[in-house]
Amino acid sequence: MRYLTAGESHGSQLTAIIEGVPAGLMLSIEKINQELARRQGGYGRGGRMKIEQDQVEITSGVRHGKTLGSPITMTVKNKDWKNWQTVMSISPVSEKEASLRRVAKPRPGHADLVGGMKYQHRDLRNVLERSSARETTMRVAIGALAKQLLSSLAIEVAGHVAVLGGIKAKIPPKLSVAAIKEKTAISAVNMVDLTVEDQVKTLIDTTKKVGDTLGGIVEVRVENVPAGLGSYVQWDKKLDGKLAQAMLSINAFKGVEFGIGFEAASLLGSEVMDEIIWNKKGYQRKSNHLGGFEGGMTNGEPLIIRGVMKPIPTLYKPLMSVNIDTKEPYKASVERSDITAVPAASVVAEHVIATTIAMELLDYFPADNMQELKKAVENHRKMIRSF
Ligand code: EPS
Repeated sequence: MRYLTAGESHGSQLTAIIEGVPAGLMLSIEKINQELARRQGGYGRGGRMKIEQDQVEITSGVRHGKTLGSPITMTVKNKDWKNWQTVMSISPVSEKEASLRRVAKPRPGHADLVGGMKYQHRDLRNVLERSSARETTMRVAIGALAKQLLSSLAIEVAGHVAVLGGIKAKIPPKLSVAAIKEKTAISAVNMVDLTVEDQVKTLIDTTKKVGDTLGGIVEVRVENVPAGLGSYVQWDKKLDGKLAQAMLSINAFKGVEFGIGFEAASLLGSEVMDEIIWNKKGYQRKSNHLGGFEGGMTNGEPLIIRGVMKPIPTLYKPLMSVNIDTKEPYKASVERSDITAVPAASVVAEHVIATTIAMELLDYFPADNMQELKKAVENHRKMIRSF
């Protein structure tokens, strides 16, 4: 399975083409739309989310509710486009019109300046339109399809916010995917610890008042992934490496860890490794400090993957930068931004992880139809259990 996304933040629409999905997967558009709505939510979002109500349209690869095995095209319309038709016009416009909403003042921490230098765009809007996190809409749409494929193999995925603006959610050590879904469904900030919710909301409110933004840490858990996905035999076959890349491909993400992650640096080896036991279900681990990975392979324990998101760089509070026309210093300022998008990013993370696992499964068990895939996964599970 492979995919591409396309689309500008204020262009007419976002598009994804996904190839390699086996035929015969029952695909619920309603479920995709529910995930898109989850991504749009979260306390601390800005004005744009009041305009958009993301709804997917599928224009190929699906018939009568089932995948055909042919490329699947998904689109989501940008409602805001009606306000940007001249600025984002595909056809040439007058010089005066072309200068409307021109961006000449790069925001520190954004792709603006380097993107401009690299692609030789004197209007930095040409950079920000594609580097915008609006693109994550399609990653969620693709991931929502991937989650339906994984679900049919009894593999479940959920994401939540572990830390927002320095406030940590208390996370039970054996937090299940079902518990994450249940708890976050009633949380305005996608946290499993409802006791800190008010504190987080107050922090978002006070941060908004001073024109600043907040980052955080998101966590994704995946249950029932068969042991043995990924491999130790070559650097680019390690699945934890692929998942790290997927996590870091989300806008504003700066780091990844598995299980206890960076905490392992200050513990002894005997405190970190997960002891092996055997029972009727096969091999198990007494703990899951390593987050379900050994030697770049899944070991059958739940996957625990965390990613850190920097605070959004579009700030109301001025930071120093340089005007690319005059080369004069100036104080950056903007009209519209999110205060935090960490709750949304936890939904995005859940979906990019689901997509990467689905891609890995389809690499490992190549299949043209769902029956073939289910059988191959079932056989693999039997083989692992009887080792
Ligand atoms: C974004 C800036 C804001 C966010 C946007 C990402 O958009 P605008 O510039 O239109 O106010 O709302 O996020 C989305 C549109 C979205 O769907 O998540 C940015 O610069 O990255």
